[in-house]
Amino acid sequence: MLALARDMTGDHPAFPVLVASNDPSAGGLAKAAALGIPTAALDNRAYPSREAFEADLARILDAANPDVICLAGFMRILTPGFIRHYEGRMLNIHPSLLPKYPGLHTHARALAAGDTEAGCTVHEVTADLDAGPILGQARVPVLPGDTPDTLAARVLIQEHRLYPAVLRRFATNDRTPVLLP
Ligand code: NHR
Repeated sequence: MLALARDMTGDHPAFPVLVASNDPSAGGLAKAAALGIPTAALDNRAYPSREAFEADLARILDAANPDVICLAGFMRILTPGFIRHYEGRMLNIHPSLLPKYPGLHTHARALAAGDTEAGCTVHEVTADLDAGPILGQARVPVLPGDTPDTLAARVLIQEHRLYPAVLRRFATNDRTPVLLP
């Protein structure tokens, strides 16, 4: 999130209108506020259902009138109704080389499979979990002695390069995938 926010200066085709989190204690909220970006927190645990949470989330998002929504570490599966409302303008970054390892625990699964490379993928969010059109990928080597944590740290560095590069392109309506080594 911060990598995206910090990139949106100067000649960037987009600007941040809102940073929102389902966790009121998320550190990113204060960091975004320090950059002068409006923030919102709505605690999903305070809602009786996914649908009730999403209804409030959609109200908050729509009030900010975004052209593009970027998920970053957002861990709540979104229902098809919510997705439809934002279809074609919601992105996510996922810590694997999709279509490999959708869902959770991606680094542990890559290591267990004996993969020699790993990475991250930016994709359009569709109702199918981590299966929307791919907008960019970055690759890293898996090194001897890697643990899920050391691999995650190496991939995270690439996440912070890839997502801003994809958003720059997407914000000009260009969906050609960004491929980083
Ligand atoms: N929602 C839809 N409909 N489609 C996608 O592609 C989505 C999505 C919501 C989040 C991010 C994804 C990731 O990159 C994302 C993509 C959470 C889960 C999950 O199982 C899976 C994938 C992603 C995020 N969430 C559990 C749930 O019941 C909770 C897990 C937890 O809290 O640890 O929501 O990783």
